Amino acid sequence: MRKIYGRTTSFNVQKVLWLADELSLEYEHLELGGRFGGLDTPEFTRLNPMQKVPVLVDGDKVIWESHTILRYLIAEYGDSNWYPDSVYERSIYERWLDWSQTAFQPAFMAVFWGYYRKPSQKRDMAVVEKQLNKCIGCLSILDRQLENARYLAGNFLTLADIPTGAVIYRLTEQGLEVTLPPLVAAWYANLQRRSGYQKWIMSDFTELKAREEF
Ligand SMILES: N[C@@H](CCC(=O)N[C@@H](CS)C(=O)NCC(=O)O)C(=O)O
Repeated sequence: MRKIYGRTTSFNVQKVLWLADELSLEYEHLELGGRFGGLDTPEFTRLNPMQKVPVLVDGDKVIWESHTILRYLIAEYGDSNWYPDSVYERSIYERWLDWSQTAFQPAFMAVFWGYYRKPSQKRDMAVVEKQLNKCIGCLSILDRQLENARYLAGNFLTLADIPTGAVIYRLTEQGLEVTLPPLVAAWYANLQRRSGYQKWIMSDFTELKAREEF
């Protein structure tokens, strides 16, 4: 039995659920963390000592860290488009996961926690603007990359698009003015046509508004 643990409102959980749907995998989804709690129990701590979601349990295997889960899923269940034999070809999408984890996502998270997850009277808009400018810089990088192909690592969806694509919905839907550069807007429109993206990424996150705890 395959189980994915983590609340739907978690951006890191959403990436895993979206990919699982792209790969047509069957799984049980268990809402955990945030208002559901349950991360500090001995049972969950045995699954993930970090007490964070997402966690994937695949038979007798336990995997945590969202990008590690994404890598595991394509290596185990993806076809050669998702997981090519060539290490170099894999590096073409791998770099976008790492870039997203270390550059795009931290800037986005700083905006999201500084703006959407703060009561308006507690917001420091100078900090939010600074981080938003970093996000806009990241969008320009994505736009230049998309001059080469319809998706970030070629003409079909790869792992490069999952973490980066997951950022765009919240970045543009949290109430701040963000104009997507033209090629990013076209790529985003393509992502929005995918059922897994609609179901998991474009899901309601209003319960997180002004919520300062997880
Ligand atoms: N780097 C980790 C981050 C995991 C993480 O911080 N998860 C958050 C949700 S996005 C969490 O579990 N927060 C506690 C909670 O939701 O109660 C990953 O990518 O999996």
